[in-house]
Amino acid sequence: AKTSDYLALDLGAESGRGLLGKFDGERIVLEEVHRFPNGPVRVFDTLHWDLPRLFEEIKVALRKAATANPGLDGVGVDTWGVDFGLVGRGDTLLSNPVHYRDARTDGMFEAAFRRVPRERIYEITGLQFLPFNTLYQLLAMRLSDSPILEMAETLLMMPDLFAWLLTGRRTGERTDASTTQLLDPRSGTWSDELCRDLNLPRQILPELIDPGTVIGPIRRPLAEELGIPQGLSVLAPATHDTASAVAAVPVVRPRGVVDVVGPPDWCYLSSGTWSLLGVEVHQPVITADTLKYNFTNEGGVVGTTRLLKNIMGLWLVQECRRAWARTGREVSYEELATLAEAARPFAALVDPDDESFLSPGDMPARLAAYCTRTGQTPPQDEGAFARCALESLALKYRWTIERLERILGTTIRTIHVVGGGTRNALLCQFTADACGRPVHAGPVEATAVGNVLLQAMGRGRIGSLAEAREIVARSFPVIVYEPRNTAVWDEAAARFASLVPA
Ligand code: LFR
Repeated sequence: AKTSDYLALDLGAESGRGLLGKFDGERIVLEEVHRFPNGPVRVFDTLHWDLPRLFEEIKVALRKAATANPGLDGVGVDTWGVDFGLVGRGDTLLSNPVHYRDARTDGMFEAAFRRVPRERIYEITGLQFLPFNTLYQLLAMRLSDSPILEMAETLLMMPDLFAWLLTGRRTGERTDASTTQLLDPRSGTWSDELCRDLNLPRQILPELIDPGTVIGPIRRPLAEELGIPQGLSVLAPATHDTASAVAAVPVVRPRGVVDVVGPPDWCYLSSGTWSLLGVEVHQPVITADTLKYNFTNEGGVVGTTRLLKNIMGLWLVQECRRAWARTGREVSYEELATLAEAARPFAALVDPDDESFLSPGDMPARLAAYCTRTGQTPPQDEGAFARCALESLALKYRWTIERLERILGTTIRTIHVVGGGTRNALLCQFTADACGRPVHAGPVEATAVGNVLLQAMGRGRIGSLAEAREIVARSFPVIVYEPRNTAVWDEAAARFASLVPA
């Protein structure tokens, strides 16, 4: 049978990839066509993304995919959230986008809360307070009198920016727009009130579109440059990578069971540079407790809400490896896993979300400083650092699930781990052990799978989210990790709780 084929362009903070998804009505087969590194570039004192480089890599993926597969039914781009580019008169790109880990947002919480109380920002947006949210990046530009903010006609979030470069059309896809902290999730519109009170240019915020929307054909000159067929369509997947990943969680409900009554008994953990842990709900949950524990309400697909929390994730380990590499010690992930497994359990624990870990730099030194500050002996070698990071992540997952259960009055029975972090078997096992719940791990490329699913839904090939998830369950293997040693983890959890600010 003829398959429908889609190119998913999935850009993460560490790497990007182009994956071809072939859908035969029953299953999806993924084929990697291109993979490339990504990372920050410091220019003067500012961390940027290398947009021209990334666009060039996207072109390579596009050329390869469209050459091998002239009948491609769509192309969709997803990326990390919050970052954006500004477009001026005559389709002028006004600068390279700034990286969310840049220091320009230092002090912006205070600056924002002087103008609009923290509680009011949360009431309007339901979004967790992360210092790098688009809101604080724009406020930093405003307060430093940015010349390009004055010139901007349109703000385009990263995936929308690539869609614009491909098609010439300026759009704002909703799931990624929801990461800005400028969107009201109840009305589904940009917040006029926040823009006004923070003196941010409301008029540059783009028109919003839903995941699955056809944005337009690849620009003629670009198709010619690449030697690919004219008329190939760019579709918006769930352009926020986490939204695509959540759409691809292989949870299967018994036939006839409709999920709208009551909160779910499963949670997802999208595991990569970040760990995004949460549940899918049908309405935003904006309460005193979600504010207190800093849960976010981001936009999901088909009108769902992603009630979740950002946890620092494998960034802790990635950044350790970079620090070791700088001193000439290259440690592979496999080696590190072996060393971590052999290291002493629970020797030192950290709150992964301590703000000192957010920016790039010497991670081992910062982990060690945290341990000293909290009266613990710092890790002494690579294995001990990795063990400390992985155990601490698993314990933060437990902490988060416990709070989610309390907020929703539900019991979470299963943890679905998706994304690159599923390759880390030790972390998967720690997660099952720490949380006392089975972990279902897979698919690895959940984000690209979700990207393909949303394109296929946009093309009318898949009718519902439930159907989409059944397709994922049929298409990709899932590894189950059962909880072990739960008593020692209970003890560790008590110790850990004292480290997390109340
Ligand atoms: C994951 C992610 C998170 C977002 C962070 C920064 O890749 O998109 O959801 O909070 O990156 O944008």
